[in-house]
Amino acid sequence: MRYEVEYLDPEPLAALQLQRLRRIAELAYANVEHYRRAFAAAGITPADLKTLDDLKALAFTDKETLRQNYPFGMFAVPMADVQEIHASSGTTGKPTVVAYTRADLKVWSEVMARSLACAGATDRDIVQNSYGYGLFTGGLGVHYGAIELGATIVPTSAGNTRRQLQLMQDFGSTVLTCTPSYTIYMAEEARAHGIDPRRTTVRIGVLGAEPWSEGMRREIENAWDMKAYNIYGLSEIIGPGVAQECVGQCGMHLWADHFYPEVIDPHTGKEVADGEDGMLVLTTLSKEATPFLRYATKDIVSMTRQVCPACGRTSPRISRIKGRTDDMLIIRGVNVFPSQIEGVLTQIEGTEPHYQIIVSREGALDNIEVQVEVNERFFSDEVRLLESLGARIGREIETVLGIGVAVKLVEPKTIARSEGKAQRVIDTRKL
Ligand code: DLL
Repeated sequence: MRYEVEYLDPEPLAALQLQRLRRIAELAYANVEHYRRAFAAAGITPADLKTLDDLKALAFTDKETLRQNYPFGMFAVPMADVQEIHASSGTTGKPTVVAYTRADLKVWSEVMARSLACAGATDRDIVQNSYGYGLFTGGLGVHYGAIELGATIVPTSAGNTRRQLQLMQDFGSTVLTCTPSYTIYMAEEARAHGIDPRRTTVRIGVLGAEPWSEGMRREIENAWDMKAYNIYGLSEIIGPGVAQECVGQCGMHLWADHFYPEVIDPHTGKEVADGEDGMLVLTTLSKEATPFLRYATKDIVSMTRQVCPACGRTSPRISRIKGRTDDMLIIRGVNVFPSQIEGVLTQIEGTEPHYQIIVSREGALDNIEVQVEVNERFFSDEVRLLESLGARIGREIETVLGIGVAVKLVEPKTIARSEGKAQRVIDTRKL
């Protein structure tokens, strides 16, 4: 399935974006107190949005804005027009609530269908959807998209891994949608029950909702004999279906006809050049129920507007999520991203991609302990070999981070598994 809008030249795309932006800005301004104040603070009204650049006058919105307006303060339409509500749990504060009108659900279905198609899925595929159904947007978002695409959807949701594996074999699922960490867990469970995941019919994974690395991709593709594609999204903007890798696996195509991207230097608030890292800021161009103007995602990416060498789409591409401005740990004054540690671990033979980073403070000194699972074969080896593996991991992490960490090798299957997003960092510091 080819969606022409993904191949628009820059000028017609910008014209479409501006036309949609003006409508959504009017709606937000007329109905949401927060935006009325934001426009007033910038000294403009939606009528002053003559170009896309004029948007830059507005301050960012973020999760805190949603919390302050809990539960329905950001809604731009009457409740009678709201068809579906989602909320993200979040670790602190109140949940963040987002809503969809009937038209929003159509847009969501469309961008998710486009994402699945971009990964190579068609109406002949059987999509086993192991993202959680419920208030999390992963399950229902992928569900709507698969239906829109005309594929067969198997709504297994997350969990009950043995049953997932059973159904996968019996139904002949060809596309698996879940978090990358869950695919690894499923493969382990499969092997533990005498099933070779490489022999299943699954050919494509559409994986996201949490950070992962190229190393994990190799691991997953090898374990399943499938292609693993990265999908990005966030509840505030629509859920899954904001950006998606194509068969070239060279960045995620961002559906810029519905979501207007900026990449911002978090320190200066100014846009960075293409190819440079910054925080992704997104403006929803068609969402009616909870429109977001300049939403600060806190996700760090770089962006390119070059035509994709693999598929010819012109839609801008974002890199893997390189970290978050707020999961960045500051350890003894050094900025540390968990993804840097994962990058080292996936390069080292003998370790499994199951790890946890424990941050603690002794007196004034921050410490990191990296707990990492060692594979069965290594674990049954001599203690001396294990010790040298631990020392090597420690050295390599130190080279990348510039600070020393303690490494603790643990037995296979001892780090808690997650059916959804893996919890990688346990920060016990009272900061
Ligand atoms: O995780 C939506 C989603 C569902 C995306 C299924 C992809 C697949 P939230 O729970 O609101 O929504 O979490 C959004 O998750 O700001 C990122 O920090 C992170 N995230 C999402 N996709 C990726 C990805 C869903 N592919 C937050 N790589 C975002 C890295 C991701 N991080």
